[in-house]
Amino acid sequence: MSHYHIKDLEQYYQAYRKSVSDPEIFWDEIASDHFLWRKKWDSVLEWDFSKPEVTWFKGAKLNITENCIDRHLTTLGDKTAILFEPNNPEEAAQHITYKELSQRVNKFANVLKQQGIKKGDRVCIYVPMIPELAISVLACARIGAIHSVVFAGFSAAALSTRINDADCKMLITADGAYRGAKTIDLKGIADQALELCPGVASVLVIKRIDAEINMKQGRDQWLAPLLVNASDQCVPEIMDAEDPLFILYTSGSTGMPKGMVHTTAGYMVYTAYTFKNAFQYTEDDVYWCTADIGWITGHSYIVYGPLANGATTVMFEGVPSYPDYGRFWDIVQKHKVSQFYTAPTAIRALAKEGTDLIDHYDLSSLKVLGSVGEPINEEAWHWYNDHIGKKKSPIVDSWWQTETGGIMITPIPYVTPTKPTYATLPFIGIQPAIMDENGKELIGNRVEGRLCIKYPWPSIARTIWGNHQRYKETYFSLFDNMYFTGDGALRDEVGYYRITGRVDDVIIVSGHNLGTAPIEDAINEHPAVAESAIVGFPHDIKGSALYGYITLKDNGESSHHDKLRKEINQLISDRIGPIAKLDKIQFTDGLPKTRSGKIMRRILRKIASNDTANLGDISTLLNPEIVQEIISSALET
Ligand code: 7RM
Repeated sequence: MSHYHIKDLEQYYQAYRKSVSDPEIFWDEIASDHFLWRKKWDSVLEWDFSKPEVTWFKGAKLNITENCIDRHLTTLGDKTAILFEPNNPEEAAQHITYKELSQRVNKFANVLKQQGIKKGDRVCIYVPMIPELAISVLACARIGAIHSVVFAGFSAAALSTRINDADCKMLITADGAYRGAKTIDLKGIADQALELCPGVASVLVIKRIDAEINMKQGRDQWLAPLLVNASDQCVPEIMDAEDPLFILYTSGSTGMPKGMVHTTAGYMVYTAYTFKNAFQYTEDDVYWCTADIGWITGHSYIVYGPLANGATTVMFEGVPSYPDYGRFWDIVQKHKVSQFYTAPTAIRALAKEGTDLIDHYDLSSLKVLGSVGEPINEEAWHWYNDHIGKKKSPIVDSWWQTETGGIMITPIPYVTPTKPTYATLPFIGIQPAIMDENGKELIGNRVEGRLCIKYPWPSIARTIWGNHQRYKETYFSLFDNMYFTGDGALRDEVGYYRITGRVDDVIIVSGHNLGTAPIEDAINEHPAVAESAIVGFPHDIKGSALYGYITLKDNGESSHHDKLRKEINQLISDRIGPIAKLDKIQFTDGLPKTRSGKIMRRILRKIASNDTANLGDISTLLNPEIVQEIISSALET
């Protein structure tokens, strides 16, 4: 019997032990019993982290869309696969059944073929959160084209860089995007990018906002008329287990974004298995992940993982604040969402608005609450637990990365007892290690250091597109024979993991290693605080001292700032110790964030060190304008 659905803690431990002692047998069973293969593998796993080279299910043949769509048609054909909720709440939601999804993906796949796209070609997808985004991803996978989705909030410069790095032949985009009360001229941005992309021979344009746009003769075509004439049958391309499925860019701390390459079989098996268990998805559930498909969270847990399990997955086009901050809860009520997966930054933004709006909605359908993207601070964890989960829905604080493809450390809801701010236990098959600075593994509990993974898992990225050397240097060189995550973590007295933040966020104050997460937690406990970020700055005596950037729930009252500074430092002193007190506190109207909601501490660090001449690339920020504001008011702090 395979352990596909974990239902209690005993079964988790059993499965975990087997996945570590007999990984090949373990994954052989999971893969055999729950997926559709055109041919089975010759070997389950071959690996060598020194090269690094990892091969899962070597020799197997499959198509991931047969697993995500075709095999469900007989039993789940009329079930909603994608539930589309538009930006405008007045516009009707769309329930796209598995049958309809099959037809639309096949038609789109046939259009791609007609346009000359073949197996192995790269197709860039720059499309907002509308059904055609998921459909174009799946259409690429149907014919073996490698998709490279670029988040539709990115600039022309960011888009062209990514198109050229992967040498994409085609761009799929839209005439525009809705975002709250605004519209975005997506095609205009794409046109600007394409001036720098001579390799793109054709552009398919999806009509979404009916904007007057420029269509370049011989290059641009509307998608709709092409679809009308395309057949809704498309024989899937039979792929090798290790054929690339997609490239997804993730920014590094320096240099070009890294095009992480994920391959077919291992990625499918792992995202499907983690989806089933980390969200305890059962047949009639409606699952909603609020991420954009432009991020790995959307790839793995809006598209592939849910569809491989025959789930109903919600796609939301809009933003949490439109038409008001009750929108998320309105959607939960309207579609009776059972699993809700979002990011700490969204939780904090919603918490800042208070609870009045929440009380208007019936959230009783919720069974599981997920969090991903950053450490979830204690304050946000409790707010989420109390006001959204009503203390009945377990919080799944899931730690993972673009590079890992799927969830790595997470509670299994209703199985693993949760603990605020802890991602708790490694998922089945995952062997974490906590390392000290000298490359020694810290054994046992109550240890803190750098988080590595010491054994391959099926969905590990196989390389960086076009730069295997960089892949090796970034992830496999700091520690021998280990994948280095770039994150810090601690293991508590019972073996639970807490992610303390990127290790470049670790600050050494008078010889004490301080992670940013626990300090920010303490600060965020103050009732006036909405959000905070801590960085280090050079200090003659301490080596580094702490600089806190804090946004308040109510920005007004600057006369209280000195009192607040005292209270905040008192809180830190009480919760962590006087060593973690802040030398400087600057109140700001906002914090610089990436478009996926991560606080950009790199920029704050420069401001704190008075090194603002060289801030690096801030063009991909969600709110670049805040940077100048923080610099100006830093001078007064
Ligand atoms: C899924 C995703 C990866 C980085 C990772 C961490 C941080 C993600 C958590 C988290 C603490 C979490 N992919 N991170 N999840 N930190 N707790 N539950 O976000 O490639 O965009 O980012 O995000 O630092 O290394 S990502």
